[in-house]
Amino acid sequence: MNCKLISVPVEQGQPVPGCALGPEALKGAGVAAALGELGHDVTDLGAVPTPAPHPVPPHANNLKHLPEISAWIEATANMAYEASADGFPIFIGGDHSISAGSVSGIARRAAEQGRPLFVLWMDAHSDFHTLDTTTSGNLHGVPLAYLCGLPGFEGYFPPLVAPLAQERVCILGLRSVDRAEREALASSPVRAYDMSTIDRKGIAPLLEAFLDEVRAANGLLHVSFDVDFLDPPLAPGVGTPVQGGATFREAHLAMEMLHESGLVASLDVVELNPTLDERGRTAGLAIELVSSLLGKTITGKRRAA
Ligand code: 5AB
Ligand code: MN
Ligand code: MN
Ligand code: MN
Repeated sequence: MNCKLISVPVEQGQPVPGCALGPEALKGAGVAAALGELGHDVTDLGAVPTPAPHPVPPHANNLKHLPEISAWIEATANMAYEASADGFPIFIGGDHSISAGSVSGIARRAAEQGRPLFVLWMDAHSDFHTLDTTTSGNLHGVPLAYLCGLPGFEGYFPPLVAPLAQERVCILGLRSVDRAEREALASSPVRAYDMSTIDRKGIAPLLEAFLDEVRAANGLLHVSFDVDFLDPPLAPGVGTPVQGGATFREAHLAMEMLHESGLVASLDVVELNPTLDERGRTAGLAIELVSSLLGKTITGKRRAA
């Protein structure tokens, strides 16, 4: 596999400084070497160049850094579209607003190829606010709603070439969903699995059922991995930690299953904030998990079927 590393050093989608240092932290902690050891070719495509802010009209809601984020989304989408012509793009954030760009570029490519795109959103949060419903104004809380074609983004975020089919989206790891998001999810076919469901059913059967659907549809799968999916004691280096997240083993198992499926075509790793990290453990764990998704196993052999 040719892994293409793409840095997207954006932090204006959320309020805590330091998130823009995520790409350098992940690279400094050895993500390229870890993937190289697994036998992959690794190409570092560098960073999406900082775009000029978009001249968007004023918005009635108090949205933070809307012109900048709108521009980053467009620039990232263009890079994602180009990079997804071949190889396995890995978008390293940066806050989760970057996925509005990475996934829209990937979706455009998938649509051209006539392949249905599925998205697995691993996150404590649903990121399902529209520009009108967000109460924080932090735009890392809106990317999934935008990608799914919810109303209210027109004229503010770049036009979507290929909105996601909501029945092809699965959110895993939820434990912080705002009221407006809950209402929007209730009337949406997006699959939204919270931690309680993971506790009761187990992460493996939930994920397996989704992967079966991707396979049956001959689909491509994009994984958007928000590091706050993980339980905060494991991964303190995030701006919006929420207690009760995925365990070390749940996260590894999910990544191992994703690898074995052979269905994953692209990946985001977002929301890592090295200034909040404790001796690099969050970056280290993120690299381990990306490695599992790209074929690392404990014994070096595939799990017997
Ligand atoms: B993240 C919150 N729902 O809208 C909001 O980290 C949090 O990309 C958003 O998942 C968290 O501000 C966004 C309270
Ligand atoms: Mn532009
Ligand atoms: Mn998120
Ligand atoms: Mn989150």
